[in-house]
Amino acid sequence: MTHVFLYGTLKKGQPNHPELLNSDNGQAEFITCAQTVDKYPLVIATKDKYPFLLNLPGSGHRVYGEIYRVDQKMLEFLDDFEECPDLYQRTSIQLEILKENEESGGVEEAFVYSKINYKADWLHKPTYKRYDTNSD
Ligand code: PCA
Repeated sequence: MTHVFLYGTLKKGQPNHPELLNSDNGQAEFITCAQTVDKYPLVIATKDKYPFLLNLPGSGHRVYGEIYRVDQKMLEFLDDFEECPDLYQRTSIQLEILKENEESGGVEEAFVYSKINYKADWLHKPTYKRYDTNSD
């Protein structure tokens, strides 16, 4: 079993979340909400408003997301879905667990998908702490 941190369209309430719930893709179990220990740029750069995390620790915000435990089949599905390693890379990231009472639950590592081959001007885009397709 592997832990994956999802910050974008695969989170609960977001357009690709059904892919995680589809057992044809494998198994995924929600573990906790979390935020990145380091700051990262989370930008929305294309016309279709997709969120992209850039693997540039130190700028942007501490990004909010959800940690899931996934089996090998779901991990392979997600690699395929994110076109990893062509469009995204999957690397380990340090995460601070967020408890319901907003206390910190300690630090854990998980995989995250970050965008590769982005355009230089993305570095000048606004950065976000939290992606939500339903808000502006
Ligand atoms: N889906 C993945 C990466 C970017 C995206 O839109 C996620 O939710 O983390």
